[in-house]
Amino acid sequence: MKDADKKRLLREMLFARRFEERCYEAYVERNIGGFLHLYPGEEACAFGVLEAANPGHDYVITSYRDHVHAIKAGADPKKVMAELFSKETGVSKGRGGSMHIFDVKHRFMGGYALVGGPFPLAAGIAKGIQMQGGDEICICFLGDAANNQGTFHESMNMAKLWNLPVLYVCENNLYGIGTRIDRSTAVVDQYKRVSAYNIPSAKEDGQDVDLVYKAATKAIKHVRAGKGPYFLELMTYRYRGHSMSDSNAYRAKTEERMWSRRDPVIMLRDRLIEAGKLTLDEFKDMDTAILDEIEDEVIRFASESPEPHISDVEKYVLGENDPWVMGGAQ
Ligand SMILES: Cc1ncc(C[n+]2csc(CCOP(=O)(O)OP(=O)(O)O)c2C)c(N)n1
Ligand SMILES: [Mg+2]
Repeated sequence: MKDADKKRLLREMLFARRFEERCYEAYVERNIGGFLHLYPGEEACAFGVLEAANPGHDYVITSYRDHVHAIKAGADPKKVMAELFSKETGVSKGRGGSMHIFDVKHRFMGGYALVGGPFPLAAGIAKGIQMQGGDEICICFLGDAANNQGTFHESMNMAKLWNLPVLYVCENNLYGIGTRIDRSTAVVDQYKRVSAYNIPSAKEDGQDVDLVYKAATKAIKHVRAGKGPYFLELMTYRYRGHSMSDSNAYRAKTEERMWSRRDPVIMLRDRLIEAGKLTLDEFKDMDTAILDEIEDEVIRFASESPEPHISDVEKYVLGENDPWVMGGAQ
């Protein structure tokens, strides 16, 4: 990766960090309701992988911890925040909220609340690409605990059987809500599990965006060449509780401190400073500009946008007479 790209990536990752922190505040201020799952600590995963991909051309799908992936895929942060504020201008017109960010224009295919739900959807998207003969790939991000769902095994089997162009990325943050991985999972090394399906895989440090980028470049090359699926396990850590309703009381402070010493944003910052490509003052200025942008543009847009109108309450709701509903009018 060129230095200029690394600097841009640093800005994007810092923006994502500040965006998520501002979401936390907006939730406390009651501008965001419902569920809210935040991404601080895990940024190198989404940014390293999607930097190596071709967002907007390649399809991206993930779980409920989805704001940052959507933004890196090309979604407008203002519209993502407006979605979180349940506004008409949101990416899902305010009807989806945090767990259902969707931006078809940028091929960001959601945002899903069902743990393990995106595995087969990603296989289906990849099957569609294969049938149409395109050179796109589908990238599916999911958590470590999701791999204990039946959908994981069904999807890995089909993906390999049909050699689908899909990259599965496991963001292994060691926990599924409050349950540590070794208390829920017989084989804790997630990358080993797909060997049962003959899917090539790798495990990488998910805090180091350079390493993630390199591992993802190799994985994507494999998938795009038509060689079938690939599984990448990234070791990472979320700084906050599982969601806003999680008091985060189950993790040792020593463990939290250990991971915060390997912060993905700070590691990239320090690497650029050591290489003489950035100064601390430049970084601080970058941070100030980001905080201003989030307040003056992103939050303002979300705050000032209208709520969905009551007369539209039936819009975007499937009814029994819709032709695509089973049993509905043909
Ligand atoms: C089918 C299903 N079962 C259970 C839940 C409740 N649930 C929500 S998140 C979660 C843990 C998922 O952990 P992981 O896959 O590791 O992702 P992370 O939140 O750590 O990113 C569970 C069990 C759900 N949303 N869907
Ligand atoms: Mg997890």
